Amino acid sequence: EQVEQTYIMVKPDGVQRGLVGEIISRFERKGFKLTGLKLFQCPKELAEEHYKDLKSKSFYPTLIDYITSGPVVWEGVGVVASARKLIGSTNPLQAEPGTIRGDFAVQTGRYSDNENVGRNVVHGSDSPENGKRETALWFKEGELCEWTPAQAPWLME
Ligand code: DAT
Ligand code: MG
Repeated sequence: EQVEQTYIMVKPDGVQRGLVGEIISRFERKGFKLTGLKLFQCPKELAEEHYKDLKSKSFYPTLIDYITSGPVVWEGVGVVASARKLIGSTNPLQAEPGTIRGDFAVQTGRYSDNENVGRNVVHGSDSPENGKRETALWFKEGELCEWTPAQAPWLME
């Protein structure tokens, strides 16, 4: 089986609201392997590169302002699709209870087209390719850890 990397970011609203531990805890309990973790304020250029696919959107400038407005945490863990499920829909109104966005985010967004999804607490890569791209963007060489979790044989046959 192909090992995937996903790049998880607790966004500034999640940090300000004291949800870092809770969010990391959900990925830990799921059994994903943590390979990198850091806390720092995101420079504008990095935010722009990260969200370059959304450059044409009306909410892009406010998205960049928001992401760079405070400290964020990065966590490198496994499996992309599974992380997206734990995170829930982009729009907190549509995110199911039990997901991170479903449990912790409300509808917001003075500044969107017709949806209001600005403050949604967390980011997760949307494909294995983007998992690789984003991890390389946010973590330098030597910042990721190679290790074998003691629970690995109890998680996978
Ligand atoms: P996701 O974060 O679920 O991968 P995305 O990649 O489409 O969603 O968008 C990135 C972020 O941009 C999203 O978490 C919040 C913001 N965003 C997306 N659509 C928006 C909209 N219609 N109005 C305001 N912000 C939006
Ligand atoms: Mg996305």
